[in-house]
Amino acid sequence: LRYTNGNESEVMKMEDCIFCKIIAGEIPSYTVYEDDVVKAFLDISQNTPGHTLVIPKKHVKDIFEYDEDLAAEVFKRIPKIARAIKASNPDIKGMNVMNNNGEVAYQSVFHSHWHLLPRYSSDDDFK
Ligand code: DGP
Repeated sequence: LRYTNGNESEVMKMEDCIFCKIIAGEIPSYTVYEDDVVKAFLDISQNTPGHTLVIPKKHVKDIFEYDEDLAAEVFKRIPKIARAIKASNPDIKGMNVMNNNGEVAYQSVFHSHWHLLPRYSSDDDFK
């Protein structure tokens, strides 16, 4: 199944991929940032307040499926999304950026995603 994302560029949508459904608006999400290449939205688990996922709109399963262009386009957006999240709350003092690849590495959704986990001075597991 293919669909157009509104900017005339076509991206592959995988059936039964929850993140493709989020991109298509078939599953609701709280959007943090969106353009023609990526979508950033709040992670349902909110491991820390503001926990955000950045995903490529093109369905790639994991880091092993990125070509150089997609990697560059996705990675160049992450710092500005991180800065925007940090700017949203003065209590955010740092951020973990994480990416799991493969079941053995605790990946549970097989549409590549980058976790942005705001960290707070009140976090007591990071002393
Ligand atoms: P990982 O374990 O690295 O594959 O992380 C998958 C994350 O996806 C996990 O933190 C929870 C999140 N997640 C799963 N389903 C949904 C959903 O339907 N909506 C949102 N916003 N997040 C989801």
